[in-house]
Amino acid sequence: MDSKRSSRRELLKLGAALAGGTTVALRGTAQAQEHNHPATPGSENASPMIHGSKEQIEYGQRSKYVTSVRIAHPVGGRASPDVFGKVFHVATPLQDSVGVITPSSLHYVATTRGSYLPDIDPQQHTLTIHGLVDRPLTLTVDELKRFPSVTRLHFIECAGNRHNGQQKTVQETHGMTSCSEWTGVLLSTLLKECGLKSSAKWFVSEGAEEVKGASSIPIAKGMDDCLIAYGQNGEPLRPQQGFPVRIMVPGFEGIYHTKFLRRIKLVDRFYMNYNEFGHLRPEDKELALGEQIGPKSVITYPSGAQQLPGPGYYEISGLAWSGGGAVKTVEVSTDGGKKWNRAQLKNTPQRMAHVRFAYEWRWDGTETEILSRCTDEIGQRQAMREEIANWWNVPFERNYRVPGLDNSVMPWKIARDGSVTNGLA
Ligand SMILES: Nc1nc2c(c(=O)[nH]1)N[C@H]1C(S)=C(S)[C@@H](COP(=O)(O)O)O[C@H]1N2
Ligand SMILES: [Mo]
Repeated sequence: MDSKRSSRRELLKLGAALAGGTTVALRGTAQAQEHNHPATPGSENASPMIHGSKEQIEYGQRSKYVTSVRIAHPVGGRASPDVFGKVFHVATPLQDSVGVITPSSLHYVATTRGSYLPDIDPQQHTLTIHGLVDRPLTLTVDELKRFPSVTRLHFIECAGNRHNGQQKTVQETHGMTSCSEWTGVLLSTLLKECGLKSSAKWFVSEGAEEVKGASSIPIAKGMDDCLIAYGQNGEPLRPQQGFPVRIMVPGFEGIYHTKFLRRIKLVDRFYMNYNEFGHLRPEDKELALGEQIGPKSVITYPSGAQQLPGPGYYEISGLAWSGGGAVKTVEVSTDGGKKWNRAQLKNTPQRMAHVRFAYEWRWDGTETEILSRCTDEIGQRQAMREEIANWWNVPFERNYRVPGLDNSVMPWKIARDGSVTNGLA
């Protein structure tokens, strides 16, 4: 009991110190806590009881007071609906996120073919591996699950996850990335089973839709860390994430992570598929399809459309990730990029996974801009837009568009009234 009391005292002291005496961050004083048994507002007796429904008991639901949802997202500067007249790019509400796991129901969704999902019976579904192998293999989902499995945290990010001055919230600027715990079989395990021929240099992964959702991937990546996933956050994949099987190509742009995976063909060269073709449109004036995602980070609190109640202590919090491996460090600036401070990492960084970072900040109530930048384990550092323009040797202007996947630093502006807005606007 004593240790409980003293740790509470410590917390209150910390609250007072962090608030710098200007604002009382926590209610009550240490002394009052020590001598009375204070009434706890909102205690269990004060709240009405919910009668658990069948659904509540069997699968669970979140509190009706938690209302965070996905929203439709304008992709790659071209708003949905897509060329087929269908809308199905939805973004994760990163502004409400805590930790690094995206709840499966809130994982972003991108399909290149509109809002239809194949309704696949896992008992009927098979995955075939063929082409330049000694022994082609066709596996049912149950057979796939008999192979040795791995469980890994990985993010996915759509190449259309671009930020510009028109977007208001972090859901709009960065919501096309999510992070889950994926379970499945390493592709290398299956390729060893098949006997890979030395002439195999690439593989094509194909989904079970009308338009195949195929991508060409280098064999070195396939042997390194590609994962044939059937599990997501402790249960089978959600249909929107590719039930019953998808391929994870860790750190590569989202489009390579073929959902509803039914075929992997080992080939001797790069194959031009629908995915590649669709990203080579002449009006894009650039090759929009890349592979490995660069180091990237974004502050999720405080972020666009949020409101700071007043000067005082804040824990700036955000997410960082890189296709180049694990996040090494994150830096935060609270003065528009003049000074960079080392942020704290809240979880152990893993390869190609989101990391939660934080920086303790005392806002003095003046107008400023807050930013974050990430460095990964292979030494790549996330760049400012100005630096990227400079690298491409083009003049930097206000609405400069980063070529390919945009991993530039995101600024949030804090006004004197505590309102937070897009620093690119
Ligand atoms: N079969 C299939 N796989 C697909 C797609 C698709 O439309 N069909 N979309 C791709 C794109 S563009 C992205 S960004 C990721 C998104 O994965 P998610 O919807 O699970 O977030 O899946 C990829 N895999
Ligand atoms: Mo995508």
